[in-house]
Amino acid sequence: MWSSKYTSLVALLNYAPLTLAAPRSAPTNATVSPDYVIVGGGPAGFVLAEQLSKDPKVTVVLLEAGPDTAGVEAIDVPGYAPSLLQTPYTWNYTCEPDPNLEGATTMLHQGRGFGGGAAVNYLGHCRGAPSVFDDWAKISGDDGLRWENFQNDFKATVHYKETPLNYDPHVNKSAYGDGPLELTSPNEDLGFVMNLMKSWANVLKLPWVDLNDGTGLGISSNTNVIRANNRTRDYAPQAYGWQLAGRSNAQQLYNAEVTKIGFKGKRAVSVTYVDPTTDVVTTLTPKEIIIAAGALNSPKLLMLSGVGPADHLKSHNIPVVADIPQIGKNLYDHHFAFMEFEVTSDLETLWQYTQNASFKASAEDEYRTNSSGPLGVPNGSAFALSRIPDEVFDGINATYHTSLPADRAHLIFQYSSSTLQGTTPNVSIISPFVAGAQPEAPGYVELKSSDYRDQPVIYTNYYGSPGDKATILYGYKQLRKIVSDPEISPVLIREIYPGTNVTSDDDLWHAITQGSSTFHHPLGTVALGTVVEGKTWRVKGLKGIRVVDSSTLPNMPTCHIMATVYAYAYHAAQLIKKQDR
Ligand SMILES: Cc1cc2nc3c(=O)[nH]c(=O)nc-3n(C[C@H](O)[C@H](O)[C@H](O)COP(=O)(O)OP(=O)(O)OC[C@H]3O[C@@H](n4cnc5c(N)ncnc54)[C@H](O)[C@@H]3O)c2cc1C
Ligand SMILES: *[C@@H]1O[C@H](CO)[C@@H](O)[C@H](O)[C@H]1NC(C)=O
Ligand SMILES: *[C@@H]1O[C@H](CO)[C@@H](O)[C@H](O)[C@H]1NC(C)=O
Ligand SMILES: *[C@@H]1O[C@H](CO)[C@@H](O)[C@H](O)[C@H]1NC(C)=O
Ligand SMILES: *[C@@H]1O[C@H](CO)[C@@H](O)[C@H](O)[C@H]1NC(C)=O
Ligand SMILES: *[C@@H]1O[C@H](CO)[C@@H](O)[C@H](O)[C@H]1NC(C)=O
Ligand SMILES: *[C@@H]1O[C@H](CO)[C@@H](O)[C@H](O)[C@H]1NC(C)=O
Ligand SMILES: *[C@@H]1O[C@H](CO)[C@@H](O)[C@H](O)[C@H]1NC(C)=O
Ligand SMILES: *[C@@H]1O[C@H](CO)[C@@H](O)[C@H](O)[C@H]1NC(C)=O
Ligand SMILES: *[C@@H]1O[C@H](CO)[C@@H](O)[C@H](O)[C@H]1NC(C)=O
Ligand SMILES: CC(=O)N[C@H]1CO[C@H](CO)[C@@H](O)[C@@H]1O
Repeated sequence: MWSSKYTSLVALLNYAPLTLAAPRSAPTNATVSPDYVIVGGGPAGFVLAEQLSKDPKVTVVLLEAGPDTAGVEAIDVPGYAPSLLQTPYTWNYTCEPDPNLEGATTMLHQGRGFGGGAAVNYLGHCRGAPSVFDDWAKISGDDGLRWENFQNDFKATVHYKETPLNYDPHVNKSAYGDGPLELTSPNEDLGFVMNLMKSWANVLKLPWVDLNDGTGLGISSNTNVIRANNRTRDYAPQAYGWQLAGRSNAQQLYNAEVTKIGFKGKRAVSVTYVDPTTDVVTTLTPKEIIIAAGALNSPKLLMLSGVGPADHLKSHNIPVVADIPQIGKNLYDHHFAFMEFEVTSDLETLWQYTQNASFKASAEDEYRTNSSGPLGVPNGSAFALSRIPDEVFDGINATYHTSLPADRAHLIFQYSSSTLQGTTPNVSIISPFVAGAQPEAPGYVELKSSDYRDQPVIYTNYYGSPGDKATILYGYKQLRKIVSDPEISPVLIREIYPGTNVTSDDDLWHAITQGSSTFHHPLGTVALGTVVEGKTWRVKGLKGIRVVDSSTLPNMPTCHIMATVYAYAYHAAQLIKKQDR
């Protein structure tokens, strides 16, 4: 979830990448006509490739545009997560100026390289409100997506490993299974995290629960995708890639950016990719193509290939294969508004790493020597999911929000132990923030041109309905109540952003528009039930092409979405395995 519009953090946290032999290959010598080509090596792509190639008669080629990520220390070490934006492991997308943000632009990064977003994200595993998945079952006619059933797919992707703790993490063991991804809890004294959780409990009136067991509202210290033995990030190529490496019927290729899907009539017949490091172009002719390139790049690739809104494609001189106006629409994300506070210098924040050489050295020493200490924990990953009372929406057309099922959170509260603003005084800072958990107003994504090298054009429409605005404004006001709680006030020195003189709704609104950023949770642009058919994930009206990833999630889970992507891809693979190619 770590997020900043600004890149200064990258320079602040310097790290030395280790150089290890890559166990996977650059894009030469791919099987020309495999059963499946899977486009995109994020969580969805890796789970699909692993599950489908379990049958040794089924040949699978996984193509990833970005680099191999094995042995990159900044990826492996949880505490370095903040340094991963705007690196070779991200697509550095800048959204269009958003009128709802008084014209502010948002940097909406996506992961690029083996692991996709799971290689660069903040390692949180959350499922949230079950009723979201019950809705998906209705939308798709796929009963397997009902929480009662779908929770088994969550379990099939993860296991929980205990680690010595000096607090009770409130983990419900029955929510976890024996899947390859390892989950564990923060293993340090929670320190300030505990104070923050108590202040949430006091102000938001919420219990500490496990938000993965079907509980929708509450507080969590977080369950992370971290291997307990050495406190390293566990992510798709680690958890699912080694199985592929041992199979002669499977290939995982990096530096393979797919530029076009070729069609014969309505059937997808070829995949063309380029190695961005050599410009070598290769075309494969699989029996079937599964796109898993993420919520911004999956619709982009479809449109580049002639599948999308006909008028839009024609405006870029792209021959239309299928006119599907909904492709690129229905873009949702979790967008948050932050405040910034100076805290006492002894509080362990990012500032300690960047300004206190002895702190940094001892943290690194402890991590290298004992695999413990602050670098083994993503600081700031505790969060709260809360509901807004109906009366807050009085006088506003917010039927969408007030009629959400009772297990759905309206707000996600979290914080960053660093600045999220551009200009920063040289002091220790925490930035509490809040996002709408169930945004109502969608944005959309289009092509800039027919050139695959151009980034997609992203219209975010954040806080885009009266109910969405009321939601974030209410949440923003709660932030000040939270930091005024006696659990936190002793370490607070002053409010840096927006400043205590900012009190009227109009001024607060201006502060929100200029002080917002994204969790990087885009989804919905190739929606299940609308663009892809339930139970098969086939693009409606076409043959030989399916899309299974965050782009096909029809709407927002109530918390961080990676856990859902893994489970959803696993679920899809079980059904696709049984279907004709
Ligand atoms: C900075 C950041 C922080 C996040 N924080 C969290 C968090 O803390 N918790 C959480 O639950 N979720 C978090 N998320 C969201 C989560 O990581 C994503 O939702 C998830 O990774 C989506 O999985 P996916 O497989 O659908 O797509 P992606 O992970 O985006 O993977 C798609 C892959 O396809 C590749 N690709 C794209 N185009 C092409 C092409 N043309 N040819 C070949 N390959 C291509 C990409 O390079 C990428 O590797 C975060 C995401 C980001 C970016
Ligand atoms: C690709 O195939 C060629 C010819 O068969 C071989 O010489 C080369 O080593 C192979 N490259 C890789 C990376 O396997
Ligand atoms: C993102 O930015 C980083 C740092 O400037 C750069 O190294 C990387 O190549 C960029 N990613 C892409 C896909 O252009
Ligand atoms: C634990 O999780 C299971 C689902 O895995 C759920 O049915 C049960 O109610 C949960 N127990 C508690 C005490 O919340
Ligand atoms: C951490 O441990 C896992 C086994 O649990 C191992 O596969 C991985 O290589 C280790 N990572 C590092 C960086 O030591
Ligand atoms: C710097 O870190 C050390 C611990 O490594 C600590 O003892 C010291 O108080 C810190 N200095 C400041 C100014 O916070
Ligand atoms: C590693 O752990 C041991 C045993 O707890 C401790 O004595 C030692 O100081 C630790 N080393 C570092 C560098 O933290
Ligand atoms: C309220 O908003 C909904 C969309 O959420 C819209 O369909 C409805 O027409 C609106 N009602 C009024 C009275 O404006
Ligand atoms: C920031 O403050 C710390 C301690 O107060 C000091 O050690 C450091 O040099 C300062 N950094 C800069 C860039 O001024
Ligand atoms: C608050 O004070 C700051 C600093 O003096 C000033 O720049 C800002 O305009 C003020 N904002 C409001 C809403 O008064
Ligand atoms: C600001 C903050 O949350 N700091 C915490 C970071 O995590 C360590 C534990 O590893 C706590 O001790 C700090 O209080």
